[in-house]
Amino acid sequence: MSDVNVRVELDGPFATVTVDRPKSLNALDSRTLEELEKACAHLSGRPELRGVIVTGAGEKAFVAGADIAEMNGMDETRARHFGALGQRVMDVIAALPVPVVAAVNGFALGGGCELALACDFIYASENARFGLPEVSLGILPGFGGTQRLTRLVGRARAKELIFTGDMIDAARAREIGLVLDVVPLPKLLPHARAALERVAQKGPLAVRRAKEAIDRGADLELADGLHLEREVFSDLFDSADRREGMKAFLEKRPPSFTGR
Ligand code: CO8
Repeated sequence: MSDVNVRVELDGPFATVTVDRPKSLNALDSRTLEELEKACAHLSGRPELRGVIVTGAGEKAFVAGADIAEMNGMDETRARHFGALGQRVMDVIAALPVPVVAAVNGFALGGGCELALACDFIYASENARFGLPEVSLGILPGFGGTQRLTRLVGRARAKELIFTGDMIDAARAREIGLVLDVVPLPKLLPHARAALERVAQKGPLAVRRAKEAIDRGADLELADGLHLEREVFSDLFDSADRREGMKAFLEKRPPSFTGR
């Protein structure tokens, strides 16, 4: 049995982060959250990184939630720390400077659904199931779910999922805009990888700054978001990647980007 709960595999410019705690359906206990945080710190220090896939080990679960056995023993103070840790980890994932794809290979419940929501986009296998069942336990989503789900699918759908605690299948998750694509399980990681490969052919700095403009802009008034876009756009004009991208187009050859 492995003594780590989070595995990071590097393959050229891509990394796959796998939550691997099968005895608890990959549930997030404090230790797993801390390992995820360390994995992200390690990855964000790699300038050559172009994309990350987050997935769960095995064929049954992506992540079945925060660890209920650990939470059961918590008083309010410990719960507050645990919630802060979970939110911090989701924030660190969301802030990775490259595209992060959740490859949801089974149950993505509670904190598991919130982990997927911290990623830039979500692909799911046909057997995936999503839900925020926290109200069944007398709590509410505490790793960002009330905020990120609402921003993604709208207030009413988020309320429906969070108030009922209903579990939905992958097809329904796609219908409501939570999931982008649903594929058979064996095709899930290749599908996620193919998307990252398409992105990796583009200007890395442009992709990074587009992520920043979208994510920061989503929380601003339109006029402020447009101002942010103008700033980022002008910054990029001064980059080696912008010069190379336009020169390559005019010379009718593929660009050779350096990320600067
Ligand atoms: N935590 C701990 N252990 C879990 C969890 C979990 N979230 N999910 C599953 N397990 C364990 C089970 O206890 C079981 O262990 P054992 O074999 O020792 O009995 C093992 O995994 C296998 O699970 P099941 O036997 O239950 O498998 P089934 O196929 O029968 O059911 C389900 C699969 C439907 C996924 C079921 O396991 C289930 O409902 N799990 C719980 C799902 C859930 O409620 N998730 C939300 C948790 S709350 C949360 O995420 C809050 C986040 C924010 C916290 C903020 C705190 C401040």
